[in-house]
Amino acid sequence: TITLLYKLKHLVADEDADPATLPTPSSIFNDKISVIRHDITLLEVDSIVNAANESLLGGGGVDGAIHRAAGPDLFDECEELGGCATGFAKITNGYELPVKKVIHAVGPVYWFTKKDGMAGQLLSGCYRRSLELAVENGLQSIAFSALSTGAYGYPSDEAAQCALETVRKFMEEGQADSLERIIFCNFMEKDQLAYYQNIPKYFPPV
Ligand code: AR6
Repeated sequence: TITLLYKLKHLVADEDADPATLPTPSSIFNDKISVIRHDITLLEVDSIVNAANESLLGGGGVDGAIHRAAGPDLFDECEELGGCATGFAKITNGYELPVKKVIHAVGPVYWFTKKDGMAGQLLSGCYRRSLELAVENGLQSIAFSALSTGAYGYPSDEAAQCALETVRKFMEEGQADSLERIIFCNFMEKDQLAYYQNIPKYFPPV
């Protein structure tokens, strides 16, 4: 069962607070959720989630960083996967990364999918499918990069809300019970602030 307990030690849980005035602890947590600002390639966790593209053959941003850190064997395994549709994810080994598995999720390009109202559904699909893959593979921890918020142009605030809502639902359905820790790993300050502002809505403080 989930405890939607939100033990905020340092953070003001005020949705209307000016983010510039918020203190910036390196992580906020309940018994399962962490929000951190870090280079995801350095995390020693069971799995990390890459912001990939449909080819799964690498690119810039976090995808490039993950491929560089994992080494060429990751590319070879990705080549065999035959790509991945937007809104879905596929899993590989971690190779030289300090993780067991890399989950490659393909987020939506915001400006292509926004008009027809598909952006949220596709981004949510990435988070859900990644969580499912972690559970199916017996992984106990998963760290998400801020999917689609870089080159793919998804606004940080909307993306954080979509991610938090999807993870909360997954937990409420009892599907996340085998996961010990779910980490939102941000790189840019704008994404970290978006999480700080939105997490109280989805994991309310008590
Ligand atoms: N650790 C954690 N997060 C990072 C790191 C890192 N080392 N580097 C960047 N980020 P992006 P997208 C954050 O552009 O928007 C690629 O070329 C970054 O600040 O990497 O989903 C792919 O091949 C941002 O918040 O991915 C695709 O073609 C987040 O990672 C395309 O970009 C995602 O930004 C995907 O675009």
